[in-house]
Amino acid sequence: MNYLEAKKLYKSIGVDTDAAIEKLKKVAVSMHCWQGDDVNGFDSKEALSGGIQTTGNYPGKAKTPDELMADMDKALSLIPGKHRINLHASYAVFEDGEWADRNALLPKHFAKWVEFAKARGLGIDFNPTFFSHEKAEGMTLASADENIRKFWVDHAICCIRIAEYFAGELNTFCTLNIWIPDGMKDIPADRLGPRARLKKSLDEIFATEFDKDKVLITLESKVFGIGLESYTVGSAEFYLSYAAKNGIMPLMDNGHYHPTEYVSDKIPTMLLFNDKIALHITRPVRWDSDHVVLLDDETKEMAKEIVKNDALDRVVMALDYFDASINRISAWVTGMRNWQKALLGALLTPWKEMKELQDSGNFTRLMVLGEELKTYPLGEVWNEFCNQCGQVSGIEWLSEVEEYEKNILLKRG
Ligand code: RNT
Ligand code: ZN
Repeated sequence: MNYLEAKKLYKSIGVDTDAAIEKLKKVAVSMHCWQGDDVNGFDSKEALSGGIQTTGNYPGKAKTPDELMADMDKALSLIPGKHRINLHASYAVFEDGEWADRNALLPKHFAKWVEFAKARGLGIDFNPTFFSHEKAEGMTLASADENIRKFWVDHAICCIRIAEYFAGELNTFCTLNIWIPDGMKDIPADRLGPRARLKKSLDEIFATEFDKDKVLITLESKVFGIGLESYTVGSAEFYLSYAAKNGIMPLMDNGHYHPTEYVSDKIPTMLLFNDKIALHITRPVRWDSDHVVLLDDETKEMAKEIVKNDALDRVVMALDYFDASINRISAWVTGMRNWQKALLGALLTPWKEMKELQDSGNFTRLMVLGEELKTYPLGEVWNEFCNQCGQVSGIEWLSEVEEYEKNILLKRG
């Protein structure tokens, strides 16, 4: 089957494939820099902490800003469409032996990233880094130690200034996502105290003036982390309540819920109560393992909830995973392409008709149509989308990654 035949088939069920392709071209997804170096960053020699973990020892990981930028470039060159990049504060680029602690980071420490993004027409999203630091051995924004708590409040405020700098330089908004690892391995004596301190820290951070159209702050909740199994200060209820009360955007990471909970089911609710919401798209395997995003059922289901509710411009989408056991560039490309494929599948679905079938109680036709669609020629439309974006479809891109691995990655010391 070719594209024209596929187009005809979709047309017979009321779906316009050309319109779907045009819509997908406009979707920018934020590609996370931290897949490229196993969440190491450049600002300290501290091991990764915060209850998150990379596993694997695949050769060729980026160890310098130049290497990371080259690898991201390679990945972006193999992903159809125009996207954004997502940085952590720990990826500051210090020059001439200079170094600044997290509470003293300045826009100039990210000038290299702005240069990189400008040259490629990319937007930048940003994250304060509340882990992999000596002052993050216990709690951070919820710390009972005033000096430590203050240190991290100052860090967040530095990051707001840097986010403003990104937005100003690149002429597009900057999402600033706050995630803290604060929690406890064992049963807490006091669950309220740390949450009250987190609330106070957030109030202090948000007392800073900033342009809310340019810097979109998001709050990311979690259920537990490794070594922090019994208690998480920034739970779902905590951030949902804080976000709702203060007009801040909530962020859902689909690895941050109990395994029988689905973010796809949460998306429509959140759309009812928020102008905009944000996502970290990942793949949890039994825990928040951050495997590469596949074209699996829940990924497709999340994409459907965005598309069928006409919310492509109300959901800020970022990838968040880190697999160190495979070629890291292939991890980026696979995840980005899969999320786009999931969106395309959702765009090729006759939602109006299917919603009507649900409302009129015709569950038989609804089920059969849904099942038939599973074998419709999504691949042909995907190939056409890739062609129109000047990209190869299929796995031809992998040969380029393999070449790059042989010539560049394996030669790294
Ligand atoms: C951790 C959160 C968080 C991090 C990144 C590195 O569980 O998902 O978003 O993965 O900030
Ligand atoms: Zn996340």
